[in-house]
Amino acid sequence: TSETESKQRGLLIVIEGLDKAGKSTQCKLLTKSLNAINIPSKYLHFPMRTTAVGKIIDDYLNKRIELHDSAVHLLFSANRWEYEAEMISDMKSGVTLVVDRYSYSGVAFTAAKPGFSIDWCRGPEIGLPRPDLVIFLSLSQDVAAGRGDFGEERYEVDTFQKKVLSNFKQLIEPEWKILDASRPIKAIQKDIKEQVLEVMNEIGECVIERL
Ligand code: DGP
Ligand code: NA
Ligand code: NA
Repeated sequence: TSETESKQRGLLIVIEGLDKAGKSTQCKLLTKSLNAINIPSKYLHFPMRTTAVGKIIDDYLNKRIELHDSAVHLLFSANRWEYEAEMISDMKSGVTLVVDRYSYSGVAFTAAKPGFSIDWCRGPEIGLPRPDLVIFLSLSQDVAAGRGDFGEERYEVDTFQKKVLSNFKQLIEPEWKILDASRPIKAIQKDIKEQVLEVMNEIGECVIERL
């Protein structure tokens, strides 16, 4: 009966894609529109630069410090792990998380560096909550580059982004939703919302799976 049914848990929705694919814009629009229809939602963005680990990552990305690539990889992962308990508790209390970048960025970016395999990069991500939906905003690096100059941050380099994109393509799983990110913002948002509502209808039980 409806009395014994537990409250539906929040979903973990991840949006991935290249820099300039429009991830942040789409995540923020989605969070707003879910909240507007009384689906409690929270926007998250990894790397989360405000935590202790996130501050080191920010220093690294802004080239204020140098670190071993392996150490950086583990810090990005630690930055997700330090938020794990809160993600689980939010989802259990019915809050849907809309996450701008996740473990897939972690793997795609480090594996674009010489000497790092996709398998090794996945290691520290194992055990993090598994997304209920991964949306990949697909854009060629040439179109992405046409959206304006990169900033000064590490990784904001054309050749590196091309390697990242080819890594992302290796990570895509059959259940991911691939959306053409070259279209207008509204059209992309409409597709995203449709996918989210579809998955929301399918999630019946409270089990949170793991990577
Ligand atoms: P953002 O704040 O989303 O623009 O991300 C900052 C940069 O860090 C961007 O170039 C993507 C990269 N990045 C995001 N997550 C990870 C990660 O887990 N590992 C590595 N190596 N790079 C990441
Ligand atoms: Na960036
Ligand atoms: Na971004």
